[in-house]
Amino acid sequence: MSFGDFNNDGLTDIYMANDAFPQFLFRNNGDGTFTEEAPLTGVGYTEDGNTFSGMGTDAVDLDNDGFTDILTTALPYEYFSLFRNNGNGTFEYASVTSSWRRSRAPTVAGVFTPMTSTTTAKTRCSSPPAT
Ligand SMILES: [Ca+2]
Ligand SMILES: [Ca+2]
Repeated sequence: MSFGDFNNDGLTDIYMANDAFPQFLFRNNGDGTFTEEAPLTGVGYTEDGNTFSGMGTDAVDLDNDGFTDILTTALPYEYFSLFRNNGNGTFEYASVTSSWRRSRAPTVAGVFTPMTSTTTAKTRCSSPPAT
């Protein structure tokens, strides 16, 4: 799960990676309830309408536009999903167009880093420091 204010209303919302099922985005209604809006916002599936195996997720404003984006890890044969927040209640599936992609499964402690369009497909994970 990841937490962020995906619609900039001041209330923390929840995104849930959901393995091979459609992913969930729970919008905080501000009264102790949440509404699941993944299908309406575009974060439940890939751009082709397919499910993917959401394994883990993080929420951060990757492009510094003031709107929280969502990155979700997946299985080795799948792209990691990057959902760029459009700032209007919807997200763009930007895994390919942003040049964010995954070539191999990250390590458990792996850190996913952006790749440029000219970067060849190599895993760019870091390992924890030796102790
Ligand atoms: Ca919110
Ligand atoms: Ca953003």
